[in-house]
Amino acid sequence: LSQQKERTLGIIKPDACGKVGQILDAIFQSGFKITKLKMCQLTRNEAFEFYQEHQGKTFFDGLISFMTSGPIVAFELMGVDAINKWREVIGPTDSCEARKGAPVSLRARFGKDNQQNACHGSDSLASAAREIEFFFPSVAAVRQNTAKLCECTC
Ligand code: DGI
Repeated sequence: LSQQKERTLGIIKPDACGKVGQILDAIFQSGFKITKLKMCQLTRNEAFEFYQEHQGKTFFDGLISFMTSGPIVAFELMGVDAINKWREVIGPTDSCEARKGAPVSLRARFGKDNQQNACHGSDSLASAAREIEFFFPSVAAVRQNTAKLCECTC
């Protein structure tokens, strides 16, 4: 039985951008294929949109400030069971907790606490699809946006 390959979206967060080499190395060692990758810095509006499901939570403002505080590296990973597997590689949300459990996880190695936690990983097929489209819009979406821009300015 051949297992289905999945795509997921990963991010190296601003606190871990000095560790890009070590993190990419860990990604390859874990058997993922990197199929897309870019470095960028999120605007507040972009971070709001990306983390829309957390709006209203106590940590939301802190999360937005942190995620816009410096460059990030976003990438699409491909592999069998990639969504769950990548979340296992990064470890629990809170880096302090991560250090108690499996100290080899990326959050245990490179994160600080439950906000500055080094990496992001999509948590479901639906969020992976949304998050990949967010960072790497399909050609159709780019054309649509360009068309909208033209409507506004012509
Ligand atoms: O999927 P995760 O990134 O592991 O966790 P999540 O989707 O529940 O939360 C998104 C991010 O929000 C998480 O990586 C760090 C931040 N966060 C989550 N829970 C807390 C938090 N930040 C603070 N300060 N306190 C929290 O309880």
